[in-house]
Amino acid sequence: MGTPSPFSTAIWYDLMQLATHAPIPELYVSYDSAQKLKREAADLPSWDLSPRQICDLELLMNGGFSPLKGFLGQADYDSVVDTMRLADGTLWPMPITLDVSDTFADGVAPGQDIALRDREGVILAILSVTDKWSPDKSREAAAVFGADDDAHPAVNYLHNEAGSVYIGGPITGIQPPVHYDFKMRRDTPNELRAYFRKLGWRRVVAFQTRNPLHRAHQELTFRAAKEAQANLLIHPVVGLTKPGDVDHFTRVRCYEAVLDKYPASTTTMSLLNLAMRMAGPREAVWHGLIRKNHGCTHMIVGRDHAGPGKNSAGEDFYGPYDAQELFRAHQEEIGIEMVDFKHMVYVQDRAQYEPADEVEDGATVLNISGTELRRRLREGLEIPEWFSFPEVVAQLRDRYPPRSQQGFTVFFTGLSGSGKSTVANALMVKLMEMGGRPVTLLDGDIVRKNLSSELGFSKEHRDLNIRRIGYVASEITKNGGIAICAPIAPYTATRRAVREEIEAFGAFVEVHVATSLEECERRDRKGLYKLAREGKIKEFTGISDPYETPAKPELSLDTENVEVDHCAHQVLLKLEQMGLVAV
Ligand code: PPS
Repeated sequence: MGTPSPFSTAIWYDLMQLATHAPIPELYVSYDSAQKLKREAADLPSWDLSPRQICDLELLMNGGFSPLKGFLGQADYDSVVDTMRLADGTLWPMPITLDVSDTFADGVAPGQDIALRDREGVILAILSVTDKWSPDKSREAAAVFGADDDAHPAVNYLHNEAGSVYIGGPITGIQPPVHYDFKMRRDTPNELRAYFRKLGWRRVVAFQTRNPLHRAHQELTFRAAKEAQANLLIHPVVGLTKPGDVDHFTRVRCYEAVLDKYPASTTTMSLLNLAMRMAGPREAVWHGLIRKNHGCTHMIVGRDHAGPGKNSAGEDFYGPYDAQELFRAHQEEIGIEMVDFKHMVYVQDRAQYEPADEVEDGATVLNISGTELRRRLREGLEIPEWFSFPEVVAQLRDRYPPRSQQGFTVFFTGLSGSGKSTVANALMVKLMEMGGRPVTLLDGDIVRKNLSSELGFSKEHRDLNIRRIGYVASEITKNGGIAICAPIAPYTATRRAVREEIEAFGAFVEVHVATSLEECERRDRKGLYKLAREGKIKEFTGISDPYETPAKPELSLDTENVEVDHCAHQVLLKLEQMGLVAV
């Protein structure tokens, strides 16, 4: 619970302003020391950071995660998971941990230094290892994200992406991660503090966002700033957001267009390289601490702040106002005041936006939901002026042309001998006959002859194989082509990872070729089932290795007693129904 403030509100504000304007401690060493450390680091074990870890490290080093001085050690981790506080009692709701593989963990021990590098091998920091442990991830999921359910993006990350060992210890910062995009829009906490100080902005309300802004957002942020008698900081997340979100390049171009709509010199925008966890209430408190570190005095918290969507039972993970409640309970300790998000609606008769609770009875209220907006973009339909700004709509249309002009991936999955390749080949020919987009077939057998020729059939190798296929398919999709994949792809989590990668660029159509094991074995076209039964082929899918049946494929094909041509046609009809082709 929040500690009651010993100060009157007025004094509290003055202290808050002093605190938000003074520089915040960073973890970087001087230029000369950094050069020396870089040379010495050549002999240290190196960890290549994942995209999420790079985001975390940047905010650790520049003070965005102050008071953290490094990746959490075990005592702090346990305490954060259980109580939302560091071991010394300081409020900190999110475990900021460095997860590594077993193999890497085996080679390091507490007392040792390790070099943290970006994807190109550039050294960013040294971690002095104090702790190494294997976390109970289910416990972490339940306590931090509210449920051990893979439908939650961060729980999925925890179980299916993160390494199994955590390494903790203080960080010595050498250099920030390099960004080549929107350099002028990126600020460290101290740069923002200095900017506010220079402009005399004593009260600043932050707006956290991971979505494009439309007129309703502009209205609500403007009102929030007026209400708080504060200047406004649009503070969008450009690190990692929810899978499926609009990419940050498009969003930043949209934000720049909206920025012009505010009265001059009231509002600024800065990009935050945060890796969100979509942890709802805990995330809201975390966002508050981060905004405090960036020199803000207020933050807008809305309905379902940082919500992860539905759980695997189809229900919301958190109540719509849980985030506001938790924030309110801790707001004095966070040191930043919450401004409730007003749900703004467009009142047609008055041709303006108004808070939903102030609208007169009987007035005609218009709204376009996120789903409806995506549908209109997909189908090239009108997006009215009252809903968004023409410049924003133009950016979105540019990024999301109608589906019939976008790339997409058809991903067949099923047992060996189920008929994946045969149907995939027939589909390829039909799509080529229709023309319009280049078509590439990534068949299981063919991929294994070239792209994955060195791989076997262990879980690790199968995953690598599917991820390679996914990577190539995502590039094809991104560039407007059609990728048809036809591997066994036996694991749900890997198929999901590929889906997320591809859906960033276009549709992912999962087709389960649902031929039963009995039928595949009866056909046994390549004689592999016989060999597998005799134990001459190990780890054979369906016989001595698992196949996890897709729970919700876009299409399930029954191939028994059905012509190949008909199966391929069923896929085409599905593609037409999804607006991807015109049959
Ligand atoms: S996976 O699991 O997705 O990586 O498999 P995939 O790349 O599709 O490769 C499947 C083809 O390899 C042959 N083969 C095996 N399949 C399954 N298990 C074992 N142990 C195995 N060994 C060889 C088999 O011919 C598969 O081809 P398809 O076209 O599926 O019949």
